[in-house]
Amino acid sequence: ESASYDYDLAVIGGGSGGMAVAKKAASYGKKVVLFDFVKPSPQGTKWGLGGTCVNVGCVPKKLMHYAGLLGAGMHDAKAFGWKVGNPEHDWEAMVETVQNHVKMLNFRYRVGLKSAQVTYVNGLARLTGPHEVTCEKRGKETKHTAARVIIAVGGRPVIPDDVPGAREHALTSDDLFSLRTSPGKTLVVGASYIALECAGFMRELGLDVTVAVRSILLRGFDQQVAEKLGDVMKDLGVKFVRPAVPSKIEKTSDGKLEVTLVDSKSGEEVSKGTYDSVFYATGRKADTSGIGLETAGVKVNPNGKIPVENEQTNVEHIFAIGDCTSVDVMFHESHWANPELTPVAVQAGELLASRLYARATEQMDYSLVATAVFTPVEYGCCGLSEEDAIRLYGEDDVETYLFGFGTLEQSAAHRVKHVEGEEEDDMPATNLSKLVCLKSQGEKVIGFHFVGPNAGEITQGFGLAVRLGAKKSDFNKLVGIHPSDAESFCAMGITRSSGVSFVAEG
Ligand code: FAD
Ligand code: NA7
Repeated sequence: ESASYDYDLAVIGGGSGGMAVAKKAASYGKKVVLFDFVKPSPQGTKWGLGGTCVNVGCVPKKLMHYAGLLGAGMHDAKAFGWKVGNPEHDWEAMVETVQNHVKMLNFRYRVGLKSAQVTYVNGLARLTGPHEVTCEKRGKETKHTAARVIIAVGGRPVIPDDVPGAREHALTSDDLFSLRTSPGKTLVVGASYIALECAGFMRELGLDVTVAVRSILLRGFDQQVAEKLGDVMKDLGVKFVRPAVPSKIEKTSDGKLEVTLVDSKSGEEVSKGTYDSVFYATGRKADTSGIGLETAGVKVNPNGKIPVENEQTNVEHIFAIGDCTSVDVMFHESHWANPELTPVAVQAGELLASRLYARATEQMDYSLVATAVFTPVEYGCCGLSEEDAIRLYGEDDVETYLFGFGTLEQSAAHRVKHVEGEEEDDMPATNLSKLVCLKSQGEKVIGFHFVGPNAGEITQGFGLAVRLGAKKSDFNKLVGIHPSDAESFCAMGITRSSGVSFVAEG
């Protein structure tokens, strides 16, 4: 089909989406080139092939979360008879383990592209014509033509430019996971899932952690759950300043960072504190500037995202997938943004390649994507938050079932709170199971929420039930696996409207 071009397909960006689409297209016998290049972070951090997820996202994040869980687990271990002494955490050893694993994955991806017969070019690519990609590496430029182009450049963290010292001194998720020495006493700015996950594991690893929250926790997620996660983190000793944003960050003569926090509403100063590190997680921006979209006539939104319909841009032969795209997702008669998650980018890419090169017709469904937040106590959800359900259907049509409880093993071990200056006492029951149901559709479950250990694993399974349209009565018929946390979803009896306490005794 494309004898006049060097390649059938050029993919710009070798992250979750780009790698998946390139390999899938090659599996259909297409000639594919993939460009990937990592621009160093403002702090100078660089990494290898595979994009955000493998290098500075999901993978190192989950491993550090696991490192944190091991600390809590060691407390339980003592109660169950293990002689573990007084464990201390060594940040450098953890980073070495994490980075060794990441490097192994980088290598595996490189081999994977080779065996899939995808041509991999390590260089910064941009469109220099509708079918032409120019790639720059160490000042040398090469030109490549392709019948089709897929843009999968992902996003990068943004640090606001109106806070003096922030851009100069702050770390982001691009830096944290490969930091060779412990960040020490840390101020986290932002309250997104990335902010709370990182604050959570840093605290679990024993660091002094403060979070400056501009407004709410976990915008976009169920707010009852968000507040619960915040409470648990407080019990673990994370300090929250709220509502607050930094107004300036200054380096002191001994190399520390002095941060002035102001009330985000009134602008009045609330505190001045000195930290070893300031970590910003105030959102991400699609990495689409300077890639020649205008040269090829590709439309881009003011926020940098590329609007797509079925992954196609406004230019017929140019497509885009993953975090750099804006998809108008219609779900429950309402418009939503596409979730920025690895499996979403992968699936969108694989389905696209099958449609382009194997006559498949299946489109990507961006709705009802299950997701998990890996805070010290984990959270998984699929579908609507309680407030979104009420916003869409009205309070009268929504019933919520709730059950709060503790995990058997942790209750037996008497896990303790460790807030500084307070006496240690038992951690309150941290788990919460929650089903948001639509009354007018026979109590169809439109929101599944679980707070507790292994939330990712549990939510992945139940996500299928939600996708298949399960009703509350189906959950009632389900026989539990005992003893487990997930069995809490079978036959939940307490409704929000009853006003009865939903927290289990003891
Ligand atoms: P990316 O993976 O970002 O890949 C884009 C690639 O393109 C990068 O390698 C980039 O360097 C390269 N590139 C950019 N411009 C150019 C250019 N001009 N030329 C050549 N190459 C270029 N998702 C989950 O599902 N679960 C999680 O637990 C999770 N945790 C996360 C934690 C953190 C801290 C972060 C930051 C993200 C997390 N995510 C998680 C989100 C997930 O990482 C992204 O959704 C996913 O990586 C998006 O894939 P992508 O292919 O769109 O882009
Ligand atoms: P999000 O989800 O966009 O969240 C950004 C967070 O940072 C949020 O808590 C914001 O508070 C806060 N924020 C934003 N700007 C500022 C400034 N200037 N100062 C202080 N705090 C600020 O970002 P993520 O990077 O975690 O996630 C990126 C995407 O990945 C996200 O869209 C998910 O779908 C997946 P706010 O609530 O707005 O007051």
